[in-house]
Amino acid sequence: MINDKVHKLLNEQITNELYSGYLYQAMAAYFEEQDLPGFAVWYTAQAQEEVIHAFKFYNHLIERGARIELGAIEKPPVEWDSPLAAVEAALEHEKKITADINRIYEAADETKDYASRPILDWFVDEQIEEEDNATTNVQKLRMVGDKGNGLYMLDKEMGARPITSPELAAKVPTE
Ligand code: OFO
Repeated sequence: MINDKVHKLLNEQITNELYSGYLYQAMAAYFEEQDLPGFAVWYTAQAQEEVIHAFKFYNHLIERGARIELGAIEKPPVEWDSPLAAVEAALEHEKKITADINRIYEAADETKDYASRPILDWFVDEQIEEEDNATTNVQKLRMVGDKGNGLYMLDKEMGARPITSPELAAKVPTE
């Protein structure tokens, strides 16, 4: 039987992960407006990954016979001051998600909810990668600046990230 506190936090994390997807899709749309289609591809792929994260928690609760309670998803921003400001905001967001996962981990430990451990361990590892990727994007964009050939090449590189759904991929312009 799942502990109430952990149950509530896991339910909230479904919504948090869906918000991550919403935020990154909003960033993808912003990058399209900025004529950075490669960045738009990268953040669309990231948005899809976040939906998968939400479903990992969803499926975990279903498997444990625990009720799903989806929360309201906040409206993400429409624009940022610059592409660099957007990728910096993505990094800050990932740090917040790491803190969320750590909070659930602590609650699971406190309440001896050992059945939550494997999925939380997976997310602890995943957050190392998420923060690393977000940091790399910030560093690369700082390095190339906001104009010129460097930015063009970086945008091409970002656009090489595969998109999970071929249907969506067909709709995301890469040129
Ligand atoms: Fe779900 O890892 Fe990013 O937010």
